[in-house]
Amino acid sequence: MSAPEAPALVTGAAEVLDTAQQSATPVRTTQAWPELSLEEAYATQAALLSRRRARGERAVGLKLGFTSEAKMRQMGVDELIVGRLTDAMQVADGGALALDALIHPRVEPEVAFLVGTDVDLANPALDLADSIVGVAAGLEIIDSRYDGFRFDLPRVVADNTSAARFVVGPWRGLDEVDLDDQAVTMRIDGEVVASGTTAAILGHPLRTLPRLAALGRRFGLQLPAGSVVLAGAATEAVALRPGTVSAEVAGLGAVEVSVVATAGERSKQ
Ligand code: 0L1
Ligand code: MG
Repeated sequence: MSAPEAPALVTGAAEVLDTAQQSATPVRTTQAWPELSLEEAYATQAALLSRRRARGERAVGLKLGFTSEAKMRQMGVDELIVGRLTDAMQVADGGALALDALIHPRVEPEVAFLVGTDVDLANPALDLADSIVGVAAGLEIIDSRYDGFRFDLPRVVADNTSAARFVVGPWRGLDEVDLDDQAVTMRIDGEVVASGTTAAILGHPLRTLPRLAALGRRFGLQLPAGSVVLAGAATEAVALRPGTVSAEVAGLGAVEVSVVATAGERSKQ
């Protein structure tokens, strides 16, 4: 049986947001559709993923957003959200990322988890931590498709939680590391641009997992073996600019990406 067709509001919103992302041109927050419920917003996200899949992209994980007070304050919201990651969004650790494909990107230091087994998020008794086989320092590049990063909660959810790129450092075993209140430092060309602690991520990064499971259950998300989970930022996001951007999580490791102005410049590296 084929999946039921999405309502026109949802497909219309997905088309506008997908075009904005592909053309690196922001849309006005109020453009094209009036109000979305949270359910319609997550359906829009699913429609965006279908459009990416039709272009050959593969779903590789999920990201949580607004897991820290700093981020909630920065963006004026008060609820956790979840978005989808694809292989086209992933940049290799130490790899290069071009700014010209993005609108007004910001970067934030994150903790990433690796899921080792197929997870049934619909299972209310699930303990997602049991399926985690790796943890790493990460960088998330967010790039709202809305003019000036102006949105409300349903609109940012519809926009796949501003997900644009992500980078994950070397995986470590969960039992090898202590994630409790570890210093997190983000640098651009060696200059510290943001610092915080893993405690900023809901008190402890592992506390995000039951919240992710609950959101996944509510909105019908999938988490197969091999998925990456970005647990959220430990600091506010910082405007991305050319240079070497790194994040270091004490006791866990580091990750870096080389940011260049144009894709032409990237291919010369
Ligand atoms: O924490 C997050 O990754 C949320 C990103 C969505 C909001 C934003 O664009 O800042
Ligand atoms: Mg984030």
